[in-house]
Amino acid sequence: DRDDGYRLWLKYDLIKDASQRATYARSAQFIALSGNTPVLKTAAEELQAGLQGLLGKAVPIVTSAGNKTGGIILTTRADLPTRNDEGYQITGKQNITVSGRTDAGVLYGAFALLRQLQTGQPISGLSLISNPKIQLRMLNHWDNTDGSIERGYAGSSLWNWYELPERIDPRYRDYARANASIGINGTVVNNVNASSRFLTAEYLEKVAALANVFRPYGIKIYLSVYFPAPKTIGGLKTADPLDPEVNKWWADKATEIYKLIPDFGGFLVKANSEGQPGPQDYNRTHADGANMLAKALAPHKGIVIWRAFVYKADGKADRFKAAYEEFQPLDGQFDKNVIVQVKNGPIDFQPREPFSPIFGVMPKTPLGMEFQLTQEYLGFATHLVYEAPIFKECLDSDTYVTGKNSTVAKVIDGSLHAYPLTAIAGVANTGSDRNWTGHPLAQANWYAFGRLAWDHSLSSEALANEWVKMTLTTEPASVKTITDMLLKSRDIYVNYNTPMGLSRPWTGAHFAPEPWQNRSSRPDWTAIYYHRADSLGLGFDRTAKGSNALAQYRPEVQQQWNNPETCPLPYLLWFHHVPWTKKLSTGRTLWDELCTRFYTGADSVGWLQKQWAQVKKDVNPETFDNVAGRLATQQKEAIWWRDAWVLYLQEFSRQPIPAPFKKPE
Ligand code: GCW
Repeated sequence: DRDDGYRLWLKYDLIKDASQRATYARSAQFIALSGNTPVLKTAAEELQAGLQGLLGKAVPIVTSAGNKTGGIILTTRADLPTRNDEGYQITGKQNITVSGRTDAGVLYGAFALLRQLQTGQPISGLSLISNPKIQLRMLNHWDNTDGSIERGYAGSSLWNWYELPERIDPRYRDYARANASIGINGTVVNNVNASSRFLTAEYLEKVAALANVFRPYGIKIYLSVYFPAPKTIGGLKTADPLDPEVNKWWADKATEIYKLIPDFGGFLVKANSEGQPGPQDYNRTHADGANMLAKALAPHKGIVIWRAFVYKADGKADRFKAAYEEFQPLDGQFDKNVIVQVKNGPIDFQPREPFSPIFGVMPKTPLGMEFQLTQEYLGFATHLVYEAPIFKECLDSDTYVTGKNSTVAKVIDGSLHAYPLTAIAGVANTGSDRNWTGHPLAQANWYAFGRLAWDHSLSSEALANEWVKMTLTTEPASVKTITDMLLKSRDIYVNYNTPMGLSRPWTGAHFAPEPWQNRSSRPDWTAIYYHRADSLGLGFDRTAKGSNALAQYRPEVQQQWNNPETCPLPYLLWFHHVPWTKKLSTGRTLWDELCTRFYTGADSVGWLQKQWAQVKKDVNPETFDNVAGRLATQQKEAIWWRDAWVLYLQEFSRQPIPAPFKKPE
């Protein structure tokens, strides 16, 4: 089946075990749906299609259960004891009732019920309630008008701007189904390095056409905006956020948008960041810029998501500190419908980063999380890296801002500071490739992101396990093998790529090893800026003797990291410049430990290949070959990484490569 990859985790293949099937079928003889709103219809139709596939039998949709039993009732109930509007409840024995306070709740409940069947769980006798912990669960697409995707590795954009609004690619609907199935309720369709064309009448019509497709799936559309748009497409002389004409231009633009898209979500903004213009060009603050847009959107209930990804082209400064320095002083100055969106780490989606020190220090400003699903720094669509452990590591980090157990998750779900708005975004890894994500196993990153956005307490393992069962195979031995591969993949990558707190050994494309690179268009875009290798040692000193970035964290956090003797090895070189011959807690010197990690990391890709070979009989042949080919490439490239780092660093360390490892040719 060449469409194996296209169908993602919504395969709904016939359940092999006939008695299992019969058990499910007894509880799924009909679907009763009283309402007929678009979202409820979606729920019923998806459930019907799913049951048809999984059980191999047609299940009718009826308007009422009457006195029949053995069916599924979909219903909204305003008094439901869910915690919020999108939560759902599944209960019942004689009939299974899936309810929500709103249509969206019912939709999520329907997908949850399907998931029970897809993963071999009971559907009858359930009594469960589930609520999303975060309100806005979004994908951010870095897609351009010309169909290219910034940092996209799975083909070109899903949106065929030229064909829109007239031709609606059926794929838009499948995109919406996939997102709704994991609880995603918003999507920003264009790049944060935004073209102002998206705000023209011509493009707004195209965007509205997409919004129409997404609406029945409970998904709102958002746009990234180019801050100087009043100049570039509005004909004004300035884009100064305090200029009345500029304000009016944005207010009128908002009105125009809402006429076309009444439930438009709002704007995402990258400003005064990496050369993008912004309010600072007019000596105004981020708050001035965000509030101007917030005022334009407020009458329509739209929101502004303002990114905190800022740093200056300064080779002397520590980029790690920049976002905190620019944003923390603005706490309390943002309008009510503004969310500040922060990347998980202080630098930029590195394979392993400490959590961003902003989390926790802006109690009066809702902070949203930005994770990156697309593998910009994780080997593109070739290397296997299951990202749930990256997300969990950040969410579970303790900021200590209001004492122990002030986790990042509690900051962004609003529970720590009672934020009125909460948000989490994943920079999408989707594209026009038939299987959506290029690497078939990278679908797991999209899936896990959505599920964690809904409930950040789910474990990486549980999510890997359910994704594998829904997507690849339900054979227990193979489920276990693939889950294990996924769970180990991130550490394997880190070991050969950026062990012990190394970061950003790239310039340009962010793919091939370039740790030697000390020339670039910006002094802070060299590799040497980040790793600081010299004849004495390696790593970026962020203690009081160095940049003192550690001072941005609470004392309890500083204490974990500021002593090189006790700093956990995964973070060591993030915070310390460590001598090559320094003995570490493993009993090895820094140099020997680095070599050990580079070599074992590269070797472990061989282990991944062996594991994958074992699941061949249980996995779709095309998917099997696709992954096997990518793993072979990954093996070759992991050796490049190992050798590039080892040979380069050896020029500084002047130490032999420890036995049993062999010097590269
Ligand atoms: O990681 C960097 C990327 C840029 C990206 C930027 C950002 C969209 O290399 O391609 O631009 O982050 O997040 O704004």
